[in-house]
Amino acid sequence: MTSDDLSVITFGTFDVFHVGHLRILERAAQLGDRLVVGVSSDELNIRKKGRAPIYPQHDRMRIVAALGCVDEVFIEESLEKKREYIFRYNADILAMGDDWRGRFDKFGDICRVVYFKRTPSVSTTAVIEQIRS
Ligand code: C2G
Repeated sequence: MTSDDLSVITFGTFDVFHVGHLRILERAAQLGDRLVVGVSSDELNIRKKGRAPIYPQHDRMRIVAALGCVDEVFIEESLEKKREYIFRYNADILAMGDDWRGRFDKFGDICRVVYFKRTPSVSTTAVIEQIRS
């Protein structure tokens, strides 16, 4: 890692990992030289989505960390700590899916903010519903 390498940061639950998750991580990695991923904690998901993820945080972290395009993972404890995480990981770019469009523009003062088009017709919720039906 040299000082002019570009660091990219992204965040997600990555529960019941699917191709939509893979594509956003691959595209985020292509923006820079290093990709750091904040995997949201089980507790944050209970607060955020009202239910615990199917896969516990330890397993979701291991799956994301094992991907070739990912250099580092950490636990995202709060949605309010993004500015702190951007500084902590020296991120030059914050990349997210466009379901978050506009929500992170406020970090444009400390890094570049990029929104990628979500992968259509695949979601963790739909997978869970399909399995349940
Ligand atoms: N995603 C995608 N295409 C899909 C599903 C998800 O591109 N079909 C992207 C989302 O836009 C997000 C990432 O994959 O950028 C992770 O999605 P989730 O696991 O659903 O995470 P989310 O609830 O968006 O959590 O601090 C932000 C949160 O941690 C984000």
